[in-house]
Amino acid sequence: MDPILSISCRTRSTPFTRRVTEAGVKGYTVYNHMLLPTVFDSVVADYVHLKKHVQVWDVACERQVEIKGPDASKLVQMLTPRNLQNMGEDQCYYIPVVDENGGMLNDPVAVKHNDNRWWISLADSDLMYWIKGLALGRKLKVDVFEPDVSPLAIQGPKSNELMARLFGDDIKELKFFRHRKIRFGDNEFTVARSGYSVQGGFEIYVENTKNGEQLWDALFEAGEDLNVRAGCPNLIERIEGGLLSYGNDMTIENTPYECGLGKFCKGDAAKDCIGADVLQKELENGPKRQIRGIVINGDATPPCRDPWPLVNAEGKPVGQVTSAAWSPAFNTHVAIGMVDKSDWKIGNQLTVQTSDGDRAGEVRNLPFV
Ligand code: THG
Repeated sequence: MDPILSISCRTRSTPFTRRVTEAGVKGYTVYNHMLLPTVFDSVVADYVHLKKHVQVWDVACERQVEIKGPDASKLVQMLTPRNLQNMGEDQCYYIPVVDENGGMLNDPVAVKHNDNRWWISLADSDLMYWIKGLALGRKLKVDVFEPDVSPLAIQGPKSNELMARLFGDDIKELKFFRHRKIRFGDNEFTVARSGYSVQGGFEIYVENTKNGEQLWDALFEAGEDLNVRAGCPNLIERIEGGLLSYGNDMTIENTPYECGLGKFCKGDAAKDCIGADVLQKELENGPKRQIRGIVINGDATPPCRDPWPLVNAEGKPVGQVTSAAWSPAFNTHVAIGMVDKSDWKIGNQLTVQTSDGDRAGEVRNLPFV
């Protein structure tokens, strides 16, 4: 039997945890020291439902770091090589965050409220300490703190319909990675068209823990005939969609160029970014390895709990697979890995040394879909 995850105060619960439990959650992981559901029915059944209907996801673990004060925009630009100059007050940007060596510290979504107020919607690393350190070290006029804000994602093809029922038809007009306010009872929440799936949907940034269950219940009441279910980021769907997972597919050892996030690095424009010089050099020389899709043929594989080495035809180690799942859409295993330049060409054949023995693999583009 697989070991269980022991839950305590340190593995923080969310405003939605009671409802998630009632919905029959079967598995959790820990993300930003907080519970993140990983499976409700089975990973395959959850995937099939997500692609057809609509799901409500407890992604409160995407914790917000609020940056507030006259130097807020200056500080956020120090975090990332993405050029934030022309970003509007209704926009979200997916931003690589790097250290002084150009190493990835996080890949959050930045939510701009105005020049003096931002939320950084974190992937799984303790980025708030880096941001607080920069603010103190550079004597910036900002407060940096974790507000009581918990994202709830509405994902799947029927997400437009469900959201319109609760918040009016206007919500259908909201564009990708734009945000606006919605009214819910006496509260106003920020909502964005975004989320960790390629099915489309929304993320409601629920302010104040006490509002969580009421919003959850309203969504399930309004969506009963849409077959709304509790769901969670789905391993199969996010690999097919090429959505990277910080701590799995990339770490502080990797630059944004290695992660295929070069399109978010704007050399000159973002020269205020910590690590800009190193990234400029990497742009000139090119990365020495890069993220790729990998198809793995043959027998079922176990979950990828430790990186699986990739070996080329000469028996040389040339990278590793860090996420893998059976794909019903492609009738094979799909995976994400980092591959050395010598072997990263699309179509290249490699051996994947899984924890259950060797399998034949092939290098592919990301996303798979
Ligand atoms: N939503 C919010 N916060 C988050 C995530 C989220 N924090 C953690 C984690 N997810 C961050 N990772 C990603 C990865 C990919 C995307 C969003 C967050 C994403 N990428 C699109 C793409 O690659 O096609 C669009 C990128 C863009 O155009 O800016 O959506 O899911 N709140």
